[in-house]
Amino acid sequence: MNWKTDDTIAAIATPAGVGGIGVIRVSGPEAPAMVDRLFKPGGAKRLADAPSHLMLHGWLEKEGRTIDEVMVVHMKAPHSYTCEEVVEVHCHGGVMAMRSVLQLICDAGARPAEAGEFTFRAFLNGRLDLTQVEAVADLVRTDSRLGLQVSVNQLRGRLHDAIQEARDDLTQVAALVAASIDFPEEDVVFTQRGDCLARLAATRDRLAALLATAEQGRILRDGLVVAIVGKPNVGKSSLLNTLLKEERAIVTEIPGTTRDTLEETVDLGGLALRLIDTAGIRDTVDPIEREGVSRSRKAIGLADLTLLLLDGSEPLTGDDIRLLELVDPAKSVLVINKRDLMSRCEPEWVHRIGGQERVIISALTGLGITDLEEWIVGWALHGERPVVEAAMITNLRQQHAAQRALEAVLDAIAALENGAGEELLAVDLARALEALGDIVGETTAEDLLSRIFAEFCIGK
Ligand SMILES: Nc1nc2c(ncn2[C@@H]2O[C@H](COP(=O)(O)OP(=O)(O)OP(=O)(O)O)[C@@H](O)[C@H]2O)c(=O)[nH]1
Ligand SMILES: [Mg+2]
Repeated sequence: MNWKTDDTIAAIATPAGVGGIGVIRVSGPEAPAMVDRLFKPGGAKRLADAPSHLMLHGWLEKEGRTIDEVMVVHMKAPHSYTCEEVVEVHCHGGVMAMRSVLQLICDAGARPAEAGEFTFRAFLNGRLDLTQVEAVADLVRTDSRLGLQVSVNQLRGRLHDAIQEARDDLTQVAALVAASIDFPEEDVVFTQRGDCLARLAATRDRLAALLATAEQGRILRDGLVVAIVGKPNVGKSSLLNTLLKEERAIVTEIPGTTRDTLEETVDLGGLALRLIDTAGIRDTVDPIEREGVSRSRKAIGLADLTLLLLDGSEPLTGDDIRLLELVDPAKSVLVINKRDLMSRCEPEWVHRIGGQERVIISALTGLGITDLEEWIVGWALHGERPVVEAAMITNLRQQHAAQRALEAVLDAIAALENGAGEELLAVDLARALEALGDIVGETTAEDLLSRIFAEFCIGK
C-alpha cells in the first residue's frame, strides 16, 4: 500500500447507478481551492468565505460551460471524515453527471482515490482505530438489523474503549516492572504485588469476557449459513421460498428439480440467514445430479446449521437414513415436512430417528414455519437476546489477537505468582501489549492493513 498521503484525492462516493443525487468527495489540502475555481455560487458566498459544514448552492463551470447544478459543502480540517480539508459536491445522480464532475475535479489537480483511501487517511490521522475501520467496512455491506447495530457500536468505539482500558492496566504494571528492573533495590513489583495482580486479573477477565462474544459477534456480523438438505421431492425448495416469502426457487412434483445450489439471504429476527437450497441427495447415476449431490455435501460442510428435511407423509427411506448419518446432530435440526398430508401429528417412524431436535412443518401451507424460525434464531443466539450495545469481537483477526493477549496475560500472572524474575514478566507484558496494539491497529503489520483496506469500495 504505497498511497501518498499529502495530496488531494477525489472519488464518486455514491453507487454507480441512477439516483436522485450523487456525491463526489474531495479530500486533501487543496480541496477547497480546487472546487472554488470551478464553482459559481448562486448566492454571495464562495466556498472559501463560507463557514464549515454549510451547504452552498451553485453551478460547476468549465471555460464558461456549465457542467451541473450542485450543492457544495466544505468540512474544515480536522472536523471531517479524514481529518483533512474535505469538500463534498452533491450533483445530479446520473452516471454521466457524476463522472463529468469527477473528471472536472481531477482536471483541476485532484488524484482519483483508490478504494478505501479516505478511510485510510482517517485511520492515519487517528480519527478511527482499526476496529472502527472494520466497522465502516461492515456497515457498508451488512444486510441484517442486528449486524447494523453491532457495526454502529463498534464505530462508536465500544471495542476500542474496552481494549484501551486493558492496555492502560497493562501499561501501569509494565511501568512498575520497568522501574524494578532499573532500581532493583526498591523492587516496586514486590511491594506493589497485590496491585499488579489485581490489574492483571482484571485484564484477564475483561479479555475472557470479550472472547466469549466472538461467536455471537461473527454470526451477527456475517449471518448464519443454513443448508437445506434432504432427498429429492421432500420440499426443500418450497421451504426456501416460504422462508424468503417469495417464489425464488423452482418447485415441481418431479424429483430432481433442483440441480444446483441456490443461495439467498433473508433477515430473520434481525439475523441474516444465508439460506442454501441444495439438490436432493440420493444414490444416482445421472452425472448432473451426482454433481449436485456432491455440492450438497459441500454445503453441509460449510453451513453453520443444516436443516435436514424428511417427508412426514411417507415412510423413511434408505436415502433418509444415509443423510441422518451424514449430518452432525449438534449442527442440524430435523424438519419433518408435509404436515398437511400427515394423518397423525407425528409419523410412525419418528422413534427411529433418535432424540435429535425436530420441528414439524408444512412448507406448502406455512404451518409450523414460525416455530422453525424461532428455533433457528434461538439456536443461533443460544436462546439469549444479544447484547449488541456491549463491546463485541466481530471477526477472526480481532479474536486471534485477543486470544494471544489473554495467553500472555495468563503467563504474566503465573510469572508473578511463582516469583519469576522481572525480566520474564516484562516479556509477557510486552507480548500482551503488542497483541492488543494489533487489535486497534497501532502495531499492525503493513500487509495486514493492506488486506483490510482492500475490502473497501471506491469513495469510502
Ligand atoms: N402437500 C404438501 N406438498 C408439499 C409440501 N412441501 C412441498 N410440497 C410439494 O412437494 C413437491 C416437491 O417440492 P420441492 O420444493 O420442489 O422439493 P425439493 O425437495 O426441492 O425437490 P428436489 O429439488 O427435486 O430435490 C412439490 O410438488 C411441492 O408442491 C408440503 O408441505 N405439503
Ligand atoms: Mg428443489
